[in-house]
This record gives sequence, C-alpha cells and structure tokens, in this order.
Amino acid sequence: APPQMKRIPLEGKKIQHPIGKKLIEFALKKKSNLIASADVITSSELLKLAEEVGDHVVALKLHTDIIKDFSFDLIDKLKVIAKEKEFLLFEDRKFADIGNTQELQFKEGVYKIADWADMVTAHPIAGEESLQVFEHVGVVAIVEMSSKGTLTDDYYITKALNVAENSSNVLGVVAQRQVADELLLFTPGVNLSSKGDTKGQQYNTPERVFKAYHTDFMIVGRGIYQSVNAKESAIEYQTAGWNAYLESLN
Ligand code: 5IU
Repeated sequence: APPQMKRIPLEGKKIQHPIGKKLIEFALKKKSNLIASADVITSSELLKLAEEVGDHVVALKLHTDIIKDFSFDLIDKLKVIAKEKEFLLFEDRKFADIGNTQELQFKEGVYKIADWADMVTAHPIAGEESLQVFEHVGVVAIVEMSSKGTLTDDYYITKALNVAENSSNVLGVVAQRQVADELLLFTPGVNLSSKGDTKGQQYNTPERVFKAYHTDFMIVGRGIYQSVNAKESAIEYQTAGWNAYLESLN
C-alpha cells in the first residue's frame, strides 16, 4: 500500500460546522475521541450508562426508538448529564428517505429528535437536497458501513462522499477508510476483544482505525455497555483511542 499522508491533528481541522467545532473542543479538553453507543432498551440503563461513561466520551450515541419506556423526562435528564459532563447527544436515526419524509421523522412523531439532538446520522442515498431538512444539528452522513456484505462499495462511497462534501450541515461521515480532511470521520465497529458478532458486525481495534483510517472519533457499543464495569471500560477505550490517535500523528 502507498504511504499514508500525515494526518491532520484535531486542532488543525478546518471544520465550519459549530457542532463539529464543539466535538473537537470536547475531544482536546477531555483527551478523548471516544463516542459510546448506548444501545440499551430502558431509560434507567441509559441514564446509568450516561453517568458512568459521561466523563470519558465526547458524545453519547443513542437509538431512542429501542427504548421501551421512552419519555421526554429521559431526554431532560440526559441533557442535564450531557451538560454537566460535556458530551453531545447523537441520535443514530439513519434517516434514508426523501427530504419531506425525513423532515417529518426528524421533527414530529414520538421522539421529536429536532428538539434535543445535537447530531444525527443520515444516509445520503436520497441526494443532497434531502439532507437540507436537518437544521440546527450536525449531520453525520453514512458513506460506508461496518457490516459484512454491506452494499456500500467504492462507487457508492465516492458518490456519497460527494454529497456529504457539498452539504453545509454535514460535519462528517461514517466510514471504514480514510476520507478528505474537510470532513470529520466517525468509525463504528470497534472492539478490543472481539472480531465480530453472529449478525454481520465486523470489528477493528482502536489502533487500526486511528492509524490506518485516520479516523477522528471511534464509536464503541457492546465493548462498553456490555462490560462488567462500563466506566472502567470507557476509560480503557478512551486511553487506547487517544494513545493510538497521538501515535498516528507521528
Ligand atoms: N453502527 C455500526 N456500523 C455501521 C454504522 C453504525 O456498527 O456501519 I452506519 C452502529 C450500530 C451500533 C454501533 O449502534 O454502531 C456499534 O455497536 P457495537 O460496538 O455494539 O457493535
């Protein structure tokens, strides 16, 4: 493989989006490029996890539609913890429809994501204009997935990156490869002790995603929330991620 260009440190990234700037500010202050994915199904588990990992993450990634007892009381409590511990609320909704429909999914329904989320994920599959509906949040566009057999091939990725780069409310992308420096790169599928699951997930180590992909933020789910001590695991991933990031600067 050709030698990788030297990566740009977080403080050198030319990110225009205010939410992107906030993420970088938190990362440098907390020495963390960790996002915890809180794929738990009750409010009490979610609040407990937020308290335990909050000091060690820059964002908490949520799937609010898997929470059995979802309420805005949960959101209010999460917002208090997020403010105190300095992390963002990242709804992994993976919007993938025409602009009009995703606008309704974003603003209306049970979850009213637009009222509280700092960031959301969206597929750029419906084209640039479909992403314009996500106002006042940072959009993370999914250009490549981590799972075995994903349909996000090189041709799709090139086109998806093009949409992402041309959309002013997109602050970054999800991918399993290095992307242009103008975008923040988010990489899920990270685990220190597992290679994958039985449902197609494929894992890399923090070392690999920071050094080979030059990712900016790694996303860790089961590696943290399924561990015996979520706080200790968060610290372990935070340290492994930050050290790999620092080493990747050289
Ligand atoms: N996620 C992926 N891969 C992807 C995308 C999202 O794993 O390509 I896009 C989500 C799914 C889950 C989290 O919420 O990231 C990873 O969780 P685990 O670390 O438990 O596998």
